[in-house]
Amino acid sequence: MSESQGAYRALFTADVHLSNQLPHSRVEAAGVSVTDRLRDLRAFFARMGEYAHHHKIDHVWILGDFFDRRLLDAVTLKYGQLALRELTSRGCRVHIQGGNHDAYDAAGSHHTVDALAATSPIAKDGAVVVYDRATLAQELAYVEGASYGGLRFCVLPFTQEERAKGVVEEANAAADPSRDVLLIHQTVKGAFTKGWKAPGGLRPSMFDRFRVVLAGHFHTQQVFENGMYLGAPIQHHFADSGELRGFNDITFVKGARKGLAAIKVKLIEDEEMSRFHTLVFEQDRWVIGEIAGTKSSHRIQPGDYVRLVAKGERSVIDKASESAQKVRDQLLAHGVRAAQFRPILSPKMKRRVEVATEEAGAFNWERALVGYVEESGVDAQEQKALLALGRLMLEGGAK
Ligand SMILES: [Mn+2]
Repeated sequence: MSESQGAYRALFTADVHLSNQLPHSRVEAAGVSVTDRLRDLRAFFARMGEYAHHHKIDHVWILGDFFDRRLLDAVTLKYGQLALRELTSRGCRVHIQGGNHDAYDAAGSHHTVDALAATSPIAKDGAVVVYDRATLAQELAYVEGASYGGLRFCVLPFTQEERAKGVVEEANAAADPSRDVLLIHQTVKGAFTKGWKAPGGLRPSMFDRFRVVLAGHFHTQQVFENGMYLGAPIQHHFADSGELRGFNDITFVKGARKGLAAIKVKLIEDEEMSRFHTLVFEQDRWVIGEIAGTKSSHRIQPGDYVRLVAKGERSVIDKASESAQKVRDQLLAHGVRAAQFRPILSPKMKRRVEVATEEAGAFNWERALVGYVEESGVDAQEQKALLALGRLMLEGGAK
């Protein structure tokens, strides 16, 4: 505890999606089973532990989706434990809420993270507390007491939306007025991610009786009426490029204040976890692509991932492709882990058909299909899948 007397300060994160198979991850040498990105994630937790130690913060909250999948491989489980040990070895108590990714089923009746609570030595003396619906006496877990600044935290592990609404409404109706902080891993109506806004979900007005709500599930940090989404601690893939990543240092201000005024949030940016960049071909040069509402203050560093996107007609793509080759070579020489060129040709199906007809002398659907897929701008893996699908359709149509 620091700052004002009685204030509670803790580190918060959500949506870690810990996995040994994160997008673009690689093993560093033959015979090694852990991937580079899983190692990076463990290092991230080490930095978080160091920060907690330096600032004398002894609680860390992970609001859902600590693991990417409910079925774990041994390496992911081991590194999950090691990551948590980076925090517990610094004297932190780690609170882990169940999310949809670590939920056993759609109803969230049990969460994989529950295994961590039973694992020694990280869980020694309750150093790791897991909020899992199957092991809780009630759906909403209450955490309170002097070590929480006298606040009452209401933890709701991920569950079906209708059930979550019911639980919040029950809490609203309860006679006990003490419900300071609600922790959820759900969709809140209006939450957004890259050009998509959730049309349904829990209405923000449902949270009126809580002082403040902290949520996991949407990876872009954002606020809603009296709460906020914490945001993922890392960029998981290219779609995250341009968004800030890190963990949150949150102080709950003592007093009757409500909504976001009740907390002071500081995003502790982690450059090592913000490694994805998109370069866009514009007016004959490559520029960092900014995503609306976010900013990237980072330069491209060794170990980063770079995607070069060119959109337009054949002539633009040809020009971009030529210069992309040079830029890719420079980037790889600079030590980036991956540099991929992604041409997005304005689709001209008619032209493809015409070309196929001209070349073959007679129209050939298969050639038209192959040509179209090759120019569609998707990566090799997707190309293969598209072709397989196309062939299946052709065969089906021929019968
Ligand atoms: Mn989620």
